[in-house]
Amino acid sequence: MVLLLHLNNVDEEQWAKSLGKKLGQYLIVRQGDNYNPSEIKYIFVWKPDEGAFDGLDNLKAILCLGAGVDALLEHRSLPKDVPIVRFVDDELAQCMSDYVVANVTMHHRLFCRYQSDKQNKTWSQFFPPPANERSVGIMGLGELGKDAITKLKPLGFKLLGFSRSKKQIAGVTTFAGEQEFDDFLRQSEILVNLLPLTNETKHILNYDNFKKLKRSKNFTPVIINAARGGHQIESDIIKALKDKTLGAASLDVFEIEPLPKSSELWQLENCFITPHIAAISNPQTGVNYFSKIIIDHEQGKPLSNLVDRKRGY
Ligand code: NDP
Ligand code: OXD
Repeated sequence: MVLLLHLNNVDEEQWAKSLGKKLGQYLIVRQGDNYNPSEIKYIFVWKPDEGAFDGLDNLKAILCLGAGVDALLEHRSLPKDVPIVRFVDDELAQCMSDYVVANVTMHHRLFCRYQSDKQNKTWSQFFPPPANERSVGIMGLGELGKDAITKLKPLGFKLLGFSRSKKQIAGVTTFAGEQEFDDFLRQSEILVNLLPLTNETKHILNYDNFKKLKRSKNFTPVIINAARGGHQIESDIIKALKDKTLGAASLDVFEIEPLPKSSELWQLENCFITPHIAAISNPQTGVNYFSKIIIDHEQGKPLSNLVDRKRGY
């Protein structure tokens, strides 16, 4: 069995060393090595180049370093009938939930307002309500959305969830499909996006949808996007942050990454920017995960966490 590593923008050499320790019985090659493409059985990819899959005619599986596969599915020469396994990991989920909890709590406690009061040396006591009076809508109830709910629940927030198929989650009001989307938005004050990027979810974070969010005298709706830049229309976010359709936004992902220096988002006080760091695939847990997938599959077990190409996630 030969495993090919084709990892860009991460330390491929380190992954090769660590995988080598776990998969000693198998041959591991890297991009640039001299190998026979038709002997490659598994390819482990991140941001694959145009020719990444050339000549790989005997692949058993494509292993994707990330949880999101939108870019991979767009690859022009992605082999058609080869199963794709994506990354599902407790630590990845924990990191994403850390990001979500930090941002939800920050907005709930009106840090933006008090930061601006500080600039003006203003002492203005407004007491944020308890968390059980604040509604948080989570878009995407998959691996990451479910974990975020588990971590937000003990904090007391009113939780709402939106997915494609209907879910039953204790203590969460759930909505499914396009027909229930507006009801979900109308009840959400803080909107958290943890959807995969697909044809259906592209540009879901747009001005029309921002206008539907729940607003009150003391709270202007907030969005938190930790999924993909393709979910958002940045010109709409800028407009909404300026005209107070949105009180604030926390963005970890952008239409173009790195976010261009010319973007107005950098200038807006009520826009919190992080450089796509909400949750990163951890090499330790990743090596355990992907080596187990390969060993199990070589022993005849089925692949897990497969991507459904038709759904796009
Ligand atoms: P999952 O595939 O486990 O979950 C996806 C969820 O979205 C499911 O609940 C699914 O519904 C729902 N969904 C999909 N399409 C629609 C739709 N059209 N309408 C409503 N709901 C929909 O994904 P993960 O939770 O593992 O990851 C989510 C995304 O997070 C990734 O795709 C990636 O883009 C992003 N990510 C970002 C990171 C970062 O650092 N910023 C790090 C890791 C991931 P159903 O349950 O019915 O199928
Ligand atoms: C992912 C990411 O999809 O890091 O895993 O964005």
